[in-house]
Amino acid sequence: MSRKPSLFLTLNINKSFWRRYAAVSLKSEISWKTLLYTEEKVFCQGKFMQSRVHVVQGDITTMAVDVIVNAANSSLLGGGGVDGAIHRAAGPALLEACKQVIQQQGECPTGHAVITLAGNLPAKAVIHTVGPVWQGGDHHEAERLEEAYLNTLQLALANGYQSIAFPAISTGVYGYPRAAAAEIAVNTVLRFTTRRALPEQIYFVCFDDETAQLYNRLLTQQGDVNPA
Ligand code: AR6
Repeated sequence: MSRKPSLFLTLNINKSFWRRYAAVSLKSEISWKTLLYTEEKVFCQGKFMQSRVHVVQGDITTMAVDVIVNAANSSLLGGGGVDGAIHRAAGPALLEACKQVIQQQGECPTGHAVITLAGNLPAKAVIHTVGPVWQGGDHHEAERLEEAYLNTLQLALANGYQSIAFPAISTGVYGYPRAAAAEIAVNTVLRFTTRRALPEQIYFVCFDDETAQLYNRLLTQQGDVNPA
């Protein structure tokens, strides 16, 4: 059953929007239009509720959230794509921190995640996770990708982080088909948010408009069926 929101509720939603806009965008370069466009309102138990999951189009290195996620490789020594961008923006302290992790616990296997400081980034920390290389779909790629999201969320929760920003893991150099990867990302994150209070705000940061639209469509569909 649908119901129109009261003016009071609408004002509350707007207040909450502006609070989050101030928190996320002051230090980053995300326009208010982007965030407004991607705001999700979920109708749940007779009320409009603000979703905890958001889509943003832009560069993840500018996100002023508690933790940003790096789509790394097992060596943790940097690379191209989002990994290269994060290391460039963070500066040499990030590479040093990654080297220390490798020294202490060896390489990071596919689907696992490790946490480091964030150097010069606006975020407080970086969680490096290793997504699967796409090999046609019958090499457990979907399970490994789900693990990468889950282990990352669990690490953020264990560290008490309130906000986290994900790139589209594995969809660049590693060749995972974008639509299939987005479905795993959205389903895994939504399932996690129904069981856990943290991270409270989760951002999917998409480099291009097409990927942002893909995530928005999936979140809208999921919102109808299973509001978070
Ligand atoms: N902000 C947000 N998203 C980005 C950015 C950015 N600054 N730059 C790229 N993307 P990829 P993978 C998107 O290749 O497929 C590296 O060399 C990009 O459009 O970065 O997991 C690592 O060292 C794509 O949608 O990561 C590994 O060796 C997504 O980020 C390997 O690539 C992921 O693309 C990992 O490959």
